[in-house]
Amino acid sequence: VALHLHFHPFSSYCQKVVIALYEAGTPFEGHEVNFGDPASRDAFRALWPIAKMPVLVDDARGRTVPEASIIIEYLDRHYPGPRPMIPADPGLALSTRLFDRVFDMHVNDQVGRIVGDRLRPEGKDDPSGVESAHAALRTAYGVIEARMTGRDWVNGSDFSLADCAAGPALFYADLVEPFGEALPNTTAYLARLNARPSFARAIAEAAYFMPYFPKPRGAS
Ligand SMILES: N[C@@H](CCC(=O)N[C@@H](CS)C(=O)NCC(=O)O)C(=O)O
Repeated sequence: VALHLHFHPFSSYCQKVVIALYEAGTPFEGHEVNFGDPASRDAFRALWPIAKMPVLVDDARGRTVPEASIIIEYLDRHYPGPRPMIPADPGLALSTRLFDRVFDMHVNDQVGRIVGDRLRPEGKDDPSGVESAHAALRTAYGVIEARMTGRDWVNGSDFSLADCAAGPALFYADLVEPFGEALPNTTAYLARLNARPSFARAIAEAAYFMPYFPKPRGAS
C-alpha cells in the first residue's frame, strides 16, 4: 500500500483521519507511535518535528502530511471516496471548515486540557485551567446544539470532515463534561455517530485502551 498512517488508535485526532479513510474505503497501513519508547518517538519526530499525531506518508506521491484536517483534505483530493469530505458548494465548505475548527479547538482541545491535568504530578495541577476548560465546553455545546437542530450531520444529509472531527471529540467530551438532558440534539447526534460504521470501527479498535483513560484526580 502507498498510504502509511503514523498514529495511535486511542488518539482522537488519529481517529478523525481513520474515520475518513474508512468512509472512503481507502487502504492504508497503520504504524502505531509509542511516545513511551524513545526509538518510536525519535523516528516520529524525524517525520514531523512538531511530533503530534497523526502524520500520513504517501509513498506514491512522495508526501508527508501532518495535521488531521489537512490529511483529510489531502485524501479528499488524491484518494477521493464516494462523496467529498469538503463539499463543493462554497457555503457548505465554509460551514464544514468552521465546525471542524469548533470540534477541534473548542471541544477536543478543551477535553485535552481536562484530561491532561489528570496526568500532571501532584501539586502541578491547574484547577482554574480545568474550570475554564469545562466552561469552554459548555459554551461550545450550546453552539453545537443549535447547529444540530433538524440536521442529521453538520451539513444536513451528507457526512463530512466536520463529522469526522465531531465523533471522537464528542465521544470523549461526554465522558468529562456529560451532555445531560439539556442537549437532546447533541445527544442524538453522538448516538448517530456511534452507529456510523466508520466511527464504530474506530472506537472498537480503541476499546482495549479505555482502561488507561485517565480518571479524575482523587478517583480510584
Ligand atoms: N492539531 C493537531 C493535533 C494533534 C494532537 O494533538 N495529537 C495528540 C494525540 S490526540 C498528540 O500527538 N499528542 C502528543 C503530544 O502532545 O506529545 C491535529 O489536528 O492533527
